[in-house]
This record gives sequence, structure tokens and C-alpha cells, in this order.
Amino acid sequence: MKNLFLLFILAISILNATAKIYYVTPNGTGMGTSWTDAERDLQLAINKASSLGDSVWVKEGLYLPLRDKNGTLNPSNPRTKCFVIISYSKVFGGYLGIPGTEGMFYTRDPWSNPSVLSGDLLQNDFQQPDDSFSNDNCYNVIVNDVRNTPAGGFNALIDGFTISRSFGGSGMLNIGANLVIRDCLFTKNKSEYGGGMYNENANPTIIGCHFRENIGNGGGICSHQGKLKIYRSLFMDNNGLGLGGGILNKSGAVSQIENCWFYANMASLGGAIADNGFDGITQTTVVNCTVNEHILFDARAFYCSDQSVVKIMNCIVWGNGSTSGNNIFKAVSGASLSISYSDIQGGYTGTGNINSDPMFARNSDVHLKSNSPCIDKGETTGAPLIDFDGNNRVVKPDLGCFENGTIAGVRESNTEQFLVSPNPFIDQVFFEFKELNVDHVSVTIFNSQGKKIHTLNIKLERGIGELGHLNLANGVYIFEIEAGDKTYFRKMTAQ
Ligand SMILES: [Ca+2]
Ligand SMILES: [Ca+2]
Repeated sequence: MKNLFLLFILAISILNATAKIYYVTPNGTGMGTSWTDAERDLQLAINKASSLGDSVWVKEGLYLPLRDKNGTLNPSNPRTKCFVIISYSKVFGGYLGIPGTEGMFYTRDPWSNPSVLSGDLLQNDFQQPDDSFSNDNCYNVIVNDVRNTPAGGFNALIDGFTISRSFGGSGMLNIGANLVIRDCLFTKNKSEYGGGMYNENANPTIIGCHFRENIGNGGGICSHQGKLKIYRSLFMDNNGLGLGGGILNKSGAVSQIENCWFYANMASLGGAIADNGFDGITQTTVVNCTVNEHILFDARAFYCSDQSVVKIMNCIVWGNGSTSGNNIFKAVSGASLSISYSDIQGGYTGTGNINSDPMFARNSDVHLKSNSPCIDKGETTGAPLIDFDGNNRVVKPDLGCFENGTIAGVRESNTEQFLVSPNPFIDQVFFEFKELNVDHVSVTIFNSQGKKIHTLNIKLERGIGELGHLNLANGVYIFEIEAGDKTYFRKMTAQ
């Protein structure tokens, strides 16, 4: 076992020794070896980075596709232009691109410094109140098709981009692809099906993404066959036309939807989620999601039909324009809809369901107040270990996407600023900070009763440090981490 581990470390070391980073900026004129020698052509950089371990780092700014999915430069129909996330490539956006920060992963913040992939080739959409300046846009901004040459989206990663303004096709089209899509914003894409994303026999994993103001049957996402996993994501102000404001599952699609927040989407049927089993029975599991402000039309939040199988657990469905559970949910034509351990306005039959005001902080902020009846009311088996914010779920899971963390009276800090891993840990903990201007941090460890156990100083190298030999008994601890003039809290489990 030890030899295997050493071999693994050796393999990683060799990989790291040969792994390359290609740098891309909107005005680059170089070969991509550094920020000062950055490449301008994002697709060429992605093509070069398809060796295992290679990655592309992209500065904030606007990027328009130049080729079609076959790599043809300036195709006769410019609307077929798109980006392809070539199989095995890893593409990261949101960098400031400051010379000297090469290799420093955390010098990025995709939400503050967006790297925008746009289908508005002529940059004229701003002139419109209608579609007349969008009908010259790309059909799709990204196409990942494993059947294509070169193949797209197999074991690939895209992280930290804004994907917007496709027209007549989805922002991202995945065919047979199994890529990971993390911390991306899909916005203002318009298609008949799957405004933000359309999956055809694809198995994408979506983490921490936002889908806003997209239009299509399945305003945020439409999945046709394949297995969709979606975690910690926001669906807001999407328009599902006929079916599924947030998500439409159809044609045998299998979907796992966890820790997501559906807010103010609309559709004729299923403002948040619709399942249509007409040409293949869908199976959809929705766990620890919060669904509010879906006020229009029939079946205000969930619609399922034609023998689709939909399971809902640990969810909050409240404030969707009706006080009748049977108006919020609609199951027709042999569909199976089961709801358990959920807070449903108007009530719904099922184990552990309640019908009480969940006490949101506000309608537009569905964190729970400390007197919420949803705290610790969830089922543990099958529930995620963390919540929308990445915080640990405490004691028993709360209902909805946000956990009310109150052990020892401490609320965890947003984990965007730093990583502390692994969690649970055995004897060693690694710290990775975005704040590169600190060279050390002070860590104070408290037990679950709030008693101080240790205070330790950690030296950081390029934002990374470690703690070892902690000898802590199994249980939950609070780490108070002081870095420069900031203090963070993290709940950690020793095992
Ligand atoms: Ca346009
Ligand atoms: Ca809890």
C-alpha cells in the first residue's frame, strides 16, 4: 500500500513537472507562456492544453469565437462559430493577468473579474429591445461533442466563465460529454430548448454555477437522456416558455439536483422544474433545494408527467403564489411524485413534511433565521454534507439549500476566500489562501463547547500551508483563522 502511495506521489510529481499553463488575454500577441507573452486566441490555447494536467488561464475580458466546432476559421455561416472545450483540457477564467502572478492559482475571482465568452459576434445586442440584433449571434457559445474531431467535453473542466448571448441554440451544448462545469454564469442565452445549457446523452457535473435570464423550454438547463449532477447552483429569472423555468428533464434523463436555489423563474408548467417522461421515463432527485417566488401560470413550481419519477427531500417550497400544495405541484399521466422531509406551503402528504413559515432572512435571501422551523428537520441519509455556501451541515441537515450553522455560536465565513482541506480530516490539514499578501496565519482551534484547544502559527508559501500532528479526538471543531487583518471561521470534523 505504501509503495502504491509513493508511486502515486511520483506520478503526480512527474505530471506537475511536465504540466503546462497557457495564458490568454484579450489583447495578447504572444505564445501563451506567461501573462506578458499571453496568447490572444483562446481556442488555440485550449487545443494546446489537451495533454493530461495542462491548463489554460484566462484574463478577465471579452472573448468571441473565431471558428466552428470543426476548427474551421471564419466559416461561411458565422453563426456556427463556437468554442470547444477540447477533451482533457482544463480552462480557468477570472484572472487579473498581472505579470509575476504566473502559477498563482488564487489570483482569480471569476465573479468580480469575469472572463466573458459571448455569442454576440457584432456586439450590437445592446441596441435591442427585441431579438432583431440577436439573430446574428452564434447559435451556441460552446459546443462539446464527443463524436466530433477534435472531440469536445470528455474529462474536461471549465471553471470561472460567463457564457452569454447564444441565440437559436443553447449557451452550452453538450453531446455525450462528461465534463465538469464550475463557478460559471450562464446568462441571456435563448433557445427553443435549454436556454443556458442543453445536454444530449451527456453526463455533466455542474458545481456552483448561476443560471440567470435565459430563455427556452428548460430555461436554465434542458437534459435529454444522460445523467445530470448539479450542486450548489442558482436558477434565477429564467423563462421556461412552456416547460421548466429552471430545469427541464426529458427523454429518460436522470438528474440529481442538490443544494440549489430556484428563485423567480417562470414557465407555463413547472416554474422551477419540469419532468416530461413522454419519450423515456425521467428520474429526478431534488435534495436540499429552496424554491420561492414562482408566481405565474399553472403548476407554479414543479410539473411532472408521463410516468416520470420525481423524488423531493429536505426541500423548502414556499412563497410561490399559492397556499395550496396541490397547486404548487402537478403530477399527471402516471407520474410518480414523492415528497418527504420538506416544508411545503399548504402541506403535502409524505413522511416528515411540514407546513410552516420557513423564516427566510428575506424573500431575496433564503438563509434561515435562527428561529426557523426548518432547522435540523432534514433526513440525513442521502443528504449532502455541505450546503450552498460550502458550509458543513450541522447536527441533522436543515431543510433548503442553506444550513443555519450555530455550533458554539459561530457562523462560518464564506469559503470563497480560502480552502481548508480535507474535511473531515485525520491528522493533517492544508490551508490555501487567495490573499497572497499574507505569509503566515494564526489558527485557534475550539471544540464544540467553545473551549480553546490550540493556538498555532502557520507559515504560508504562495498562499499554501499545513498543520499536522493535531492529535484531536473525533468530533467537530471550530478553526478561527486570522490572516492579516481578517478573521475566518471554519467548521472541521476530526475522524
Ligand atoms: Ca448581435
Ligand atoms: Ca442542522
